[in-house]
Amino acid sequence: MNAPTPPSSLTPVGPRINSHRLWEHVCAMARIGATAKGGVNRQALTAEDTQGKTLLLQWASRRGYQTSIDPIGNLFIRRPGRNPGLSPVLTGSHLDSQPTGGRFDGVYGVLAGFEVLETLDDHGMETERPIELVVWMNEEGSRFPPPTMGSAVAAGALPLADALAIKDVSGIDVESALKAQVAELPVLEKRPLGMSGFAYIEAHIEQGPILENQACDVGIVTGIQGLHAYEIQLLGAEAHAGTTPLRHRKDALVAATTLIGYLRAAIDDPEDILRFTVGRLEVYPGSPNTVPGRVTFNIDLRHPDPDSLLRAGETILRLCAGEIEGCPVSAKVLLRSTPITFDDRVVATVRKAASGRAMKFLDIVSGATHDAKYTAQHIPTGMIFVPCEKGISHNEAENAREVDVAAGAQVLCDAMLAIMSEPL
Ligand code: HGY
Ligand code: MN
Ligand code: MN
Repeated sequence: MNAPTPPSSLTPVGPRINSHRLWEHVCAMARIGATAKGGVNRQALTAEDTQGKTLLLQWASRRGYQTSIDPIGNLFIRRPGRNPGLSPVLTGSHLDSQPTGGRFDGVYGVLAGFEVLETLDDHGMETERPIELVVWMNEEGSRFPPPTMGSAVAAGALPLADALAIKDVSGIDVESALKAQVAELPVLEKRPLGMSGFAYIEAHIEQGPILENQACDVGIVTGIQGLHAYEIQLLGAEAHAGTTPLRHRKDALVAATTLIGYLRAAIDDPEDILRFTVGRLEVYPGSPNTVPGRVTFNIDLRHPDPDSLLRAGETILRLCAGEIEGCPVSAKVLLRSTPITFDDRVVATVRKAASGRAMKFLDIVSGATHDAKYTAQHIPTGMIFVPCEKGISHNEAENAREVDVAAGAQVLCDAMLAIMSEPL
């Protein structure tokens, strides 16, 4: 762990953010899509997601910021700089949530970024470069897999047409859901697809227990582990539950459970570093008295080491082929992203901003994925983590303390200003 160094004259200590206003914004956003257990359900391109974006855009228009949207629905809120010709310093995250999501995952980074814009306004600070706050579309990938869809398309890692064609379980595709959302949002300037900027820094809750366990104020994120997303399908034959002997069945669900057992055993990692999750499984036709004729399930696979991830992915594709208990199996690769390391100059700027505020911090690799994975392919990128209670996330009990929320936003503000004044 890095010991805090006293603020040095070299570390520009920027304006103080307004932690009360930031917390108010977090609470206001948490009321949109609020669930009975204290979380949120604001899945991508739902009415709740649209309400959240509309609220943010209302706050932005009150400040006179320029707003725009790209063809995959990523939102951009721009605070002009002295020199409009310079590429902007970017920050951002996502407003969409998991179905049983928390009040901080993604939304914290959007609101911390918005707080930086408002803080600069309050202090009458004109920056050399423009600043853009990005709200990436469908980071969670819960309704429309894969995750980080909006940033992947903007980065050119996922073709726009492929993304627009992806359907949710009720058969609605991204294109029609996005059209419906845009029709509801305030009028936005259209902007082309693309990912460019001078630097990008994203604030996010850690979604793990390390910072809290080590009583750190912030985490200096040095990279993100790799992620593969697969869709597996087994085809059986619908049959009558009462009249069809078991030995005559092609039961896609029994075959799927057998296959998942094989996969779990085949990728077993004694060090428990590999992450293997089957989070969604659809049974067709889904009737209690009809033998399932088709099962589709998703695999989320992660590892910080690229070779280990590739080996596990190859094992999955090898096993998800041919037939299982008479049911043909097919596999589709939805996403393959390798582990990434952030730009060490941006990481150093974030670290300096944290030490400039005499904060306790440590370097950390992100187990969760983030849109910063894709910005890092085109823009010098870094991230700031803040602790969350017991590391709980993707759960309605997700929680963070106001003091930590404020600390992360303060480091974000200082780091963004430092990057402007001490070019990379
Ligand atoms: O899945 C993830 O890691 C992110 O929280 N969506
Ligand atoms: Mn997130
Ligand atoms: Mn998430």
